[in-house]
Amino acid sequence: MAVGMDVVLAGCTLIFAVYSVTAELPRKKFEYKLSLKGPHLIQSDGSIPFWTHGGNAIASDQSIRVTPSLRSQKGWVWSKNTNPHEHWEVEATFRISGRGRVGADGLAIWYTTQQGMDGPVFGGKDQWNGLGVFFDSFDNDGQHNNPYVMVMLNDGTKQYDHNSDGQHQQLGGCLRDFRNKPFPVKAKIEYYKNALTLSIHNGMTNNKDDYEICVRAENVNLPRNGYFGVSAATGGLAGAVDDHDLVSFITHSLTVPVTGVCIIYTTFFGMVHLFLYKILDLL
Ligand SMILES: [Ca+2]
Ligand SMILES: [Ca+2]
Repeated sequence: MAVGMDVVLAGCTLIFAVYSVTAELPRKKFEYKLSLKGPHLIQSDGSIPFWTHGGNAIASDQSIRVTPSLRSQKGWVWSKNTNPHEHWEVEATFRISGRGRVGADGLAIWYTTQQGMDGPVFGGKDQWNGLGVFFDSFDNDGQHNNPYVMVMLNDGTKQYDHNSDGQHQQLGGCLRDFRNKPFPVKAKIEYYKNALTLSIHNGMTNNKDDYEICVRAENVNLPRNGYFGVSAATGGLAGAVDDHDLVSFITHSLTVPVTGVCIIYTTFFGMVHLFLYKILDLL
């Protein structure tokens, strides 16, 4: 029987090795309670199933206007449920458009321990605990490096520095012009085995696979059971205001493939193995 067990173990190792070579892709499951999308985004009373929105945000069947292109607007939409999954991926699809050459202020995607409604960071609360991904349209520090996309982690103690566009606070970022694109812009955030990857689709084509990696970081520890949110804000300059329209927010939980099956498999055969040894002992 020891040989049998060895075969199972070797088989598992082989399966695992084959999967490792063919890129260890996680299995994805759509999480409808943490997602929103058209064409029937709202219910008859104007509310969004499983989400809460507020400030200047206006929800319709097709999209959520998180802010209209007027001065000093703030809006947000937050999941009502927390995310219990250890590994996950979200894809936000949105349009940021305005008549000015320069826009303001920007849009943020959040994953935080609390719903950060109504705050100074692109419509979200400062000193958040978790992840903020910012689409910063306005060049506050005059470094000619906006529009800019950045990731900032916070443990609830740091205040976002608008004056420097958070330059020294970012985990990483990339220069991307995300305003006034022919197709919606998409941001995909994957958090898998403590690696955080932010990919951006720049809205120049309608090919859903046209993503480019903007930030990838290992050893990132995000809190469990956080809320997802999207917020936006405009500024005080009449000539630099944008519509921030969220088209969809899609969440998938991710699970590690094969290894789990192998553990069950080897545990099962291990028990059979042990059981037969016991019988042999009795004989
Ligand atoms: Ca800025
Ligand atoms: Ca700047």
